Amino acid sequence: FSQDEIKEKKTEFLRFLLSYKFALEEVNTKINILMEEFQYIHDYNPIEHVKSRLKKPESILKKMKRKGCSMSIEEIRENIRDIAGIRITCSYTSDIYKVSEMLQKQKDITVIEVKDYIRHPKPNGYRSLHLIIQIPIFMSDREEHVYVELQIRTIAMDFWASLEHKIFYKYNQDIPEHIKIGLKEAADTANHLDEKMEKLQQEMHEIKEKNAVDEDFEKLL
Ligand code: 0O2
Repeated sequence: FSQDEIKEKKTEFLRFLLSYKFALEEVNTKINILMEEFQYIHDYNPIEHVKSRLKKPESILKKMKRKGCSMSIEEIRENIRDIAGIRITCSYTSDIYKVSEMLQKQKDITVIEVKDYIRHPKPNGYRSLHLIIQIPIFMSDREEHVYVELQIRTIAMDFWASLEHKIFYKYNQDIPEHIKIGLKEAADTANHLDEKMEKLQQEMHEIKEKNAVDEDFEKLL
């Protein structure tokens, strides 16, 4: 390639990445609206925190190489659907499905794929709900439909996944069998914790509802 061609390709690639930055901003705005509105209507916020990231160009190229794809922008667009990634951490497992449904119902969001690693955990114990969505981005001269990967999980799922990721990469993915078994046990413990917290909050909700009915009844007497 000539210097001019390289410069042109670089500009084209940066422009391509920019559309993912805009997509992240769009989806983050949607999530912020849901959080604020849910808090206002239900006096409760199902989302603990949100983190978004753009995949680094080196990681994109590495993944393309691993998949044996060519480096054209069209191929990258179709093969790497997690260039824009958003991780939503919810309070309870039931909140994950509530948040997912609220997002999936939005008219400008097209759901491309749903991977439910909560109902069907990975063999190593990984749990999360993954959605690949597409949203339109309107730019000065064109409209683009950009993929965004959403990972929705509880605090316990996030705790396990973050530390498992560290162990996996720190030890160069070469983990002895007993460590794998230990990680799976830790995932089961995290799952147990989620079930327990869900049950406690459900019971508390029922108590609150019953008290409200009793109060209304007393007012009538
Ligand atoms: P990073 O750095 O988090 O982005 P894909 O590889 O995306 O083409 P795959 O493997 O079918 O296809 O995607 P999947 O199953 O939806 O998982 C993609 C992402 O989920 C990973 O991204 C992780 O973030 C997370 N994930 C999946 N499995 C595990 C797991 O066993 N442990 C942990 N800690 N995270 C997991 P990346 O690209 O691997 O990394």
